[in-house]
Amino acid sequence: MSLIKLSFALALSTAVLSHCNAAEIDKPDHHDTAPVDSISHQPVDPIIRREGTNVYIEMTAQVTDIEISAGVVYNAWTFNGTVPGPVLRVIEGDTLIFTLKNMDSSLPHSMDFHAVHASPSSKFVDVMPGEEGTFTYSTSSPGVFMYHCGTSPVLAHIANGMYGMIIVEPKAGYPSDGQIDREYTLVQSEWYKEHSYDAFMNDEPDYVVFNGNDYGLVNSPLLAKTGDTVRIYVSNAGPNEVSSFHVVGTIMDRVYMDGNPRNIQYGLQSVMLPASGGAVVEFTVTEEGDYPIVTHQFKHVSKGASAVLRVTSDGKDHGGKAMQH
Ligand SMILES: [Cu+2]
Repeated sequence: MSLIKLSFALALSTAVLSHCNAAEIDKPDHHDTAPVDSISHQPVDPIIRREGTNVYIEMTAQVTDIEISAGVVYNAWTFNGTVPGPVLRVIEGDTLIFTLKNMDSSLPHSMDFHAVHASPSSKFVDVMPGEEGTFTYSTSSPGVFMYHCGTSPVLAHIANGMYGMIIVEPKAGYPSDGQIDREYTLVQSEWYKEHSYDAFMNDEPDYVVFNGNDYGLVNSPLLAKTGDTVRIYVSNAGPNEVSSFHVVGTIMDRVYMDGNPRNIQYGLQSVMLPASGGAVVEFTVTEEGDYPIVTHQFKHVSKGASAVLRVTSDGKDHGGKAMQH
């Protein structure tokens, strides 16, 4: 197995920073989260550097247009210009020295890592527009964790796109590491009427998606070879719905709830992920074909929560329309 650790190396400093010192803006209006202007900053790669067990991570908070469905663009609040934000991968026992650069000229943003023990009122605090903040945490528990902006109202910051996955690998690995042939990451989340706090509060989501949009993982299926054992790191960002994560055509041989190797369960058909919940799921694919990956709350599949694992004799995609539910 070739684990790509800390694979986000260097920043392409495409910064189109609008450093206005709008520090006087303390809080967004809870009932109108629309940005003042409709800017869209180019995505900025995170900077991740390791020195021993110290991992230096630099990320941005920025406003960027995201295509959530074919031709449907959402002026999202993001980490680094993607939704979900970059997948972070560290090792149990690492110390994170985390810097958030807030490129947003109008609103404060922040970072809440579910992967750490830390004082929220001192380490998950707002970084003002145009400013940056650095916070240090240690990782003491392995798992698949959500991160998200924790600025009030959190509902608006998550619903507008500010979330992602951080994997804290167990120091001793997972007991099944040696059996894994392929691994993927999936984040489920919802999209509502753009910037509408009222919709976030009261409406059903317009889209429920994996990895930010309703088409990417159908048009470009995940791939595996017949006989492979596949691992998926999955997280449900919400903000409002649970996920009944399910892979059609297989049984999850092993599931580590929240990604902790001590939380192992065997033979699950679906994994219940609360809003913010995560898991490592593993299964072996025995026959060629398209295996839809869904949440078994099928109204959410009809709204986009659909991916496909394509299994072929050689592990390559030979084209063709993917099976969908
Ligand atoms: Cu935010």
